[in-house]
Amino acid sequence: MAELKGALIGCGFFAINQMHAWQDVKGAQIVAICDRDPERLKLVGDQFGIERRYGDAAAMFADGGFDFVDIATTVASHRALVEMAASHKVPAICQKPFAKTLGDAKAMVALCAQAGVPLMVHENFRWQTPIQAVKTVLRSGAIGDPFWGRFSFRSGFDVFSGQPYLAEGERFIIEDLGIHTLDIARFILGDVATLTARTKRVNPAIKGEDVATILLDHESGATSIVDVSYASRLSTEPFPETLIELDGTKGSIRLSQGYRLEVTGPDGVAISDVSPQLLSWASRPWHNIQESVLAIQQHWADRLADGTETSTSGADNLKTLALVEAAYDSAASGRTVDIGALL
Ligand code: NAD
Ligand code: 89V
Repeated sequence: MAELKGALIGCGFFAINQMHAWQDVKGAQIVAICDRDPERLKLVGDQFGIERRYGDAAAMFADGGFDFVDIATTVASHRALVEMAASHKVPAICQKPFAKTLGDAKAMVALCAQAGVPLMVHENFRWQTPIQAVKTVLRSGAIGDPFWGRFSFRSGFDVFSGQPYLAEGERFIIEDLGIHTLDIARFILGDVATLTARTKRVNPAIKGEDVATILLDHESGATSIVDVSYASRLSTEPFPETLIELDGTKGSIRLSQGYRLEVTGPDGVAISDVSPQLLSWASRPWHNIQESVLAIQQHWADRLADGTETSTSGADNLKTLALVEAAYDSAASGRTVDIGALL
């Protein structure tokens, strides 16, 4: 089978991981890149040996010669770039947050569906090795039916030095990081019926909220808590680990700091190490995220080749984005939000 050719738009901070991962993906390669910042374009083009370089996405689409586009820009440009891809019938991956509003996201999904163009959101956290390990145990039935969960990401890591825009937006932790944690909660315990949230800003140097506590009522009847913080000073910095607690009718799962997985079931306790691999181009502590970038991009190449739907399709991501919107609405109003009414 011929190798899929891809084009990447947005050669910023995170795209470096995506470019490294594309070099390891079987069945796909990047043949063109685009960034409106000439310095970033040169840096990434030279580092990864890409000759076809564009300062303007419209010019790149007009030239064509690629089977998919990987949109790695920040959210402000996502709608226009996904629309451009749909109008050229080019399958698209789009970074999270998929869109500025749920209304924009619905329009982007509808347009790609009308054009018959596959669309995946680069929602990579559910692809992390430890998260996949939790899902595998749950699927095995080892703890019975889960009735309660906690998905927790608490850190004091300085994310602002690498991504300065995170300090500038009215919205911060739910939109940037909680979006991943909410997606993990959906991936593990299923879709959500209602949501209640509370937020705080602890760091006076940023504009948005850096702490959120969110209560989810899942359609299955399970209840879970998603708690996220970038204002937690801990003796051992856990960034970027998501910690999980699940209680089921026959046992429990605990994914704790240091990638330690403990499963308590009817036959006793099993403890395992579910650490991610340190890929050749990865660096700690980011290696967990970096490995998941390779996993999601390989998934995209495989699904594009066999013509089936991706795990984090645009349509699937609407349900995660609805939780983000609902969390901000609930924190502002103090009320519980009905998720079905948003979708
Ligand atoms: P960044 O600002 O470092 O990079 C974005 C790049 O896109 C810049 O070089 C900018 O010049 C370019 N760009 C913006 N609009 C453009 C356009 N219309 N045409 C061409 N180039 C354009 O941002 P970043 O930190 O790399 O984040 C990019 C996206 O990745 C964000 O949406 C962020 O939330 C997401 N992200 C995801 C993860 C993850 O684990 N999934 C981690 C970090 C960041
Ligand atoms: O994954 C992300 O979206 C990143 C970070 C882990 C720093 O929150 O922005």
